[in-house]
Amino acid sequence: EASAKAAAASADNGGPTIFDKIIAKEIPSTIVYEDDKVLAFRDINPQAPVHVLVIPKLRDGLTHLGKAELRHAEILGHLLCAAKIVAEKEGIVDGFRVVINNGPEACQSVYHLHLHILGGRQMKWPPG
Ligand code: DGP
Repeated sequence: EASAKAAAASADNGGPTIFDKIIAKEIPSTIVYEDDKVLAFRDINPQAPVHVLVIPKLRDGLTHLGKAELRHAEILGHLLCAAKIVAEKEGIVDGFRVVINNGPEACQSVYHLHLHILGGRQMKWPPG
C-alpha cells in the first residue's frame, strides 16, 4: 500500500519538475558541464564519489526514456556524448556507469529525462 502510494506520487504527470528551476538557475546547482543543449550538475544525494546528472535543457516530451521517439535521436546521442565529457572532466573515464531510471519500478523520482554518471569507486553488478 505504502509502496503503491509512493509509486503513484512519483509517476509521470507531465508537469514541471525541479530540473526546470535548475536549468533556469532559479535554484543553485554545481554545474560540471554545460552547452546549448544539455546541462550536467552534481546530484544532491550522491551515490558515489562522482555522481553527476546530465539532462536536456529542453525536455520536449522526454519525461522518461519510455517517451523516446526517433525525433529525439539527436538529443539522446548528445546526452551520451556529454556523459563522456563529464567522465573525462571528472577523471573517471577508465570506469564509470551511466544509469537511466525509467518509471516507478526503476525508482525514477524526477520526470525530466536524466542520465546518472557514477564513478570514483568500484561498482557492483548486478545493481540494486
Ligand atoms: P531519479 O531517481 O533517477 O529520478 O533521480 C533523480 C535524482 O535527482 C536523484 O538522484 C536526486 C536528484 N535531485 C533531486 N532534486 C535535486 C536538486 O534539487 N538538486 C540536485 N542537484 N539534484 C537533485
